[in-house]
Amino acid sequence: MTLLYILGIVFFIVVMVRIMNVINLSEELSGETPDEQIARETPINAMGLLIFLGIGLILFFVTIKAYMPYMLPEAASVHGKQTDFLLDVNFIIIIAVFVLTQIALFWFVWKYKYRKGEKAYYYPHNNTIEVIWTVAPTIVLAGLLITGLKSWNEITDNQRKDGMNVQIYSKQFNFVTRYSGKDNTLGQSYFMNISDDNPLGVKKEAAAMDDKIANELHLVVNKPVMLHMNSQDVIHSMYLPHFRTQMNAVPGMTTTFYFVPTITTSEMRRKLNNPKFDYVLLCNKICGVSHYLMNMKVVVESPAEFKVWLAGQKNVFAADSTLASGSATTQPLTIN
Ligand SMILES: [Cu+2]
Repeated sequence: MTLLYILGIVFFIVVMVRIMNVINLSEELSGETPDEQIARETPINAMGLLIFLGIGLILFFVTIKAYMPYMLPEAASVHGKQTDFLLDVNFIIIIAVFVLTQIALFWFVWKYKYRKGEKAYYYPHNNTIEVIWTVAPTIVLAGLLITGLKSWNEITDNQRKDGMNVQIYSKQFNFVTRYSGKDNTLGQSYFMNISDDNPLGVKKEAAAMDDKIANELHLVVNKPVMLHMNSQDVIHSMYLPHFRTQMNAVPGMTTTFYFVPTITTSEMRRKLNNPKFDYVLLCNKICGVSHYLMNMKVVVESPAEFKVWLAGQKNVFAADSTLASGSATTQPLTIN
């Protein structure tokens, strides 16, 4: 089959070359001067370019419309609305500039095409125009950069302490979540503690006694959450597309991301008219052969539903009266 394609392409090229030769020969025989030939062909080429512009622009907008249904639904987090707005502003500016410059480009070709007896006007420089097309993009780009940086600083401000602390632990090739329980403090963990009973290597200390582990990420609607991300082996990336959130999980360190989910799973199902919809956490770094399998179901629910669900999850350690009654430590979670 491949050979047939190659032969087809070779024959096509040969035929095209022969046709070009025939056209050249017939032009020589017609006795037309090169000037006459240019005068005859220029309007055809200019019109061809205008048609090219029209078809190109139509295809451009048809493609946008065709792929719109594959876009993510509305952002289900507070900061997601902000980043979506910035992205929309960027797209509007980019599309407007693209369409206007393409129309100008092809219109100039049409408007100033060759005409017999007309000479091009020599116009090398204009300071006013130079100033306009330097200053205008500078102002627009500076505006985009400043608003983007402002949002970025707000979104990644990790000084906030009001979030529910949840750990997402990643390894080849799945995620495990750990909830900090009543004290909202995750017990520390250390890789040397990893065993079959203790897959996250959590230290047996007071803060860890009420920690629970699960295979789903459950969040409470409108309640801030601070994700603490760790990796056991290679770099993974926690991608929560519906919340417009992504952060790498790097072995040997803890990365964090703070956000507020705003739409429950059931509300989103209603909005999308899809009773099977689920939020999802995906690994977004090619982390090995089974990378494509690395995902986790995410549920956003009411505080009451969350309480019931959490109560049904396993403790990291079986209740230990001596430790549980001790003073809770508030040391930060570290994994080395
Ligand atoms: Cu991964």
